[in-house]
Amino acid sequence: MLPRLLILTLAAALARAAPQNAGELRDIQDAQELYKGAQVLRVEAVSEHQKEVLRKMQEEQKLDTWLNPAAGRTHVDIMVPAPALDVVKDQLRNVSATFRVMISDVETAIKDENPSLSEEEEEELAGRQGHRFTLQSYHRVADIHGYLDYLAQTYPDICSVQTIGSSVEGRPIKMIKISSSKSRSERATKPAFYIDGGIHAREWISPASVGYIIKELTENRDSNTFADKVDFYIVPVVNPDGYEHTHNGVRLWRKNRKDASKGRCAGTDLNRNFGYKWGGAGSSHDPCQEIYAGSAPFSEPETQAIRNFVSNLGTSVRAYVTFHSYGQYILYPWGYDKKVPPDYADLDRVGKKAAQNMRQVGGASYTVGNSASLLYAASGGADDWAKGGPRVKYTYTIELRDRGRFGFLLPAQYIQPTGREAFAAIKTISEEITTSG
Ligand code: 0X9
Ligand code: ZN
Repeated sequence: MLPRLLILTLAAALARAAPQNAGELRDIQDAQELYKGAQVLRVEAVSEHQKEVLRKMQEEQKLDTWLNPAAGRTHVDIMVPAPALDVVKDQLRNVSATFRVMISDVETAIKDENPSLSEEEEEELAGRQGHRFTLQSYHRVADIHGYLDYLAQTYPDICSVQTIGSSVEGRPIKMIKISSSKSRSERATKPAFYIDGGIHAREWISPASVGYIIKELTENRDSNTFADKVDFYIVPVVNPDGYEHTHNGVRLWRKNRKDASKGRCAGTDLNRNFGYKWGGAGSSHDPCQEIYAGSAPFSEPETQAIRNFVSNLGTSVRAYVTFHSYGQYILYPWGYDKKVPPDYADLDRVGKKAAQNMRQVGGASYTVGNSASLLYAASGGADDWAKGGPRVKYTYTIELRDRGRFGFLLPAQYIQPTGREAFAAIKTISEEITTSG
């Protein structure tokens, strides 16, 4: 018989090493343990039985789902912690589900993703540029916000920066307005375009690509004259707390940081917290889930900030694009159910035009369609609110690169090609809202 002490020690070790849902992580140490040796598997779940087994396994083993089951594809991507790998693979084989290892060690993929410059190189670069933002690596919130402030100082004729609210932990949510309008009357005749990124903390390519867009509209404005006909309002990091958390060791954090001090199960999924059809399909009332909708519609200061700001812009807002990753999709409402708005043919046509132009400049293919039909139903999204609340016509969620080779851990060398694609989408939609009434 095993001595009692040994049993107790073993039990404690097992409890500590138990695979954890990313939504249940307590601290950075948990995250580091979770990522060490973890793999991302792409599972082909075709039959209903296979899907059911997979669903159960995801629940029992508390696997982090990177890419959900969706109508338009037969595979799902799951991150499996090292201690659960054997069990999960055995169970998959038992039901003859084929799977492929997409990322063989999450910890290594995290290390390889974002090469940092040496401190001297950074200092030198910052001195030369007047800010620390680049398209060569993923930056902290301070660098991104610092870039906005630099642009407002350098191009005061077309740029201004405003803090539209504060996050749960008190970080500013900054918006840059880029507009060549000189007067109120000029502004009144121009369409407004709202763009944001970083609702989901771990989708780093989103704020980076929004940074690319901002650069094109300011530093490279001479090549982008279409921009003179539109007033842009851009929030690169909607969820600064979550984003910083992903830079501080919990790389795969998705939600905001609501109730982080309580320990377990912090965070609300901001893309389930908007107040249109809030709390319906594809969202959860359990704070431990990654799709926790929050305690009420707009319970979070981050979503409140966007609601207040966009509502105040009024009817001039003709386009609303929110950038996410990954999968390469251009999605239009509705997301809460497999229904389309009355003008969906316009959204589809412009979406397809955008996809064509994105492919031309970047090479990647984007699939266009109704959000709930192409992916899955998910209520409380920013896009549905923009369409259903302030009634913005051209409302899209764009899921940027890639299609799963790196998933959320897309190496920094892809920032430029992905940013180019994101900008092509913005240009296409801008041209539409300046030519159609
Ligand atoms: O599930 C989401 O919030 C988005 N996908 S992600 O992988 N970036 O998390 C898709 C949102 C689509 N829009 C709505 N369902 N309203
Ligand atoms: Zn997202």
